[in-house]
Amino acid sequence: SVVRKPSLALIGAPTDIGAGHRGGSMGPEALRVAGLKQALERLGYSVEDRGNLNGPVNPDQPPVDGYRHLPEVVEWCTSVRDGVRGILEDDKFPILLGGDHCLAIGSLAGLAQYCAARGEAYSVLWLDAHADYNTAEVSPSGNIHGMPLAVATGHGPKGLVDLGPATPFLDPERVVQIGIRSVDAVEKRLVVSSGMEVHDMRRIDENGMRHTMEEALYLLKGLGGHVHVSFDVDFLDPSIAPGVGTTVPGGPTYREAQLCMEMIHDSGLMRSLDLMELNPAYDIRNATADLTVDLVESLFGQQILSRHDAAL
Ligand code: 4U7
Ligand code: MN
Ligand code: MN
Ligand code: MN
Repeated sequence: SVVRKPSLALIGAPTDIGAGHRGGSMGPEALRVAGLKQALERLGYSVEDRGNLNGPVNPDQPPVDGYRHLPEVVEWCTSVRDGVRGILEDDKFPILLGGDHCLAIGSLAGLAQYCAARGEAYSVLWLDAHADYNTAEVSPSGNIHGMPLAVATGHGPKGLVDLGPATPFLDPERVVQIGIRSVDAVEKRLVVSSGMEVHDMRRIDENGMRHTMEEALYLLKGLGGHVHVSFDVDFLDPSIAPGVGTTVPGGPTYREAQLCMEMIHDSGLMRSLDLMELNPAYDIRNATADLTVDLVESLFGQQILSRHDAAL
C-alpha cells in the first residue's frame, strides 16, 4: 500500500467501575491472551503495549444522586484521558483496551485535547447495541457506561463534562452510531433531539450493512478531521459474542460485522480506537476476545484476498 502504516500503541484500563455487572476489568488481559498485539504485527504494524493504567478498585456501591461510583469514574477517566493523549502526542495510534464504556469519556477527552491544541476537529463512529446517551435524571440504572456520549456532548456531572479542553468536548453532529437496538424510554427523546446520526438495527435490516456503512463513512469523510472508532463488543449479536455484560438480541452477524470493519479500514479515516465492554466472566473459552481480535484484523486491513481496488 502507498499509505504509511501508523505505529500502534495499546493501553489497558482494567476496570468495570461504570458497569452494572462485574468482570469487564478482565477485558484488557483477555484481549492480550487472544493475541491482539501479534495479530497486528502479522499485518505489518509496529505495536507497543504500554501496559495497564491504574485506578481505584470497584467499591460495588449503589448509585448516589443518580450516579454509581462517580468519583472513581472521574479518576479512571482522567488517567485514560492522559494516557490516550500521551500516545497521540507521541505520533502513535492509540488502541484503548477496556474496561467498561464509561472510559470512552476519557479517550474522547484526550483526543479532544490533542485536536484542540492543533486546531483540528474530530468525529466519532460508535458501534454499540446501546445509544449510551443517558443522564442521571433519566438513567434506569445510574451506571455511567450508559452515559458517555451524553457526557462528552455536555450533559453530565461536573468532574466528567469538564475533562476535555472545553465543555462540551464533542459535537453531537459529529457522532455516527451503528447497530443500536436498545434505547431506554426517556433516552430515546434525548437521542432523537441530539443531532447524532443513528443507524439503528432496523436500518441495517432494511438497507443492509454495505449501504449503511457507505452512508456513515460518506458523512464522516465530508465532516473532515480525525475519526475515532469506539467499539462496544455488545454491538455484535450475542450468538457470536456472549462475553459481554449487557447482551441484546438482534445484532450484526459475523459477516455483517466483518464487512463493517473492512469498510472502515478501506475508508482510511480511522485514527484511534476503543475496544470496550468485553467481559471474560461471561465468555466461553475466550471466544468473544478471539472474535474481537478477528474483527480488529479486518479493521486494520486484513482481507480475504488482496484487493487492488481498495479505496486507499
Ligand atoms: B454500554 C442501559 F438501562 N441503557 O443506561 C443503562 F439498558 O456501554 C444500558 O452500551 C447501558 O454497554 C449499556 O444502564 C452501556 C440499560
Ligand atoms: Mn453497549
Ligand atoms: Mn456502550
Ligand atoms: Mn455493556
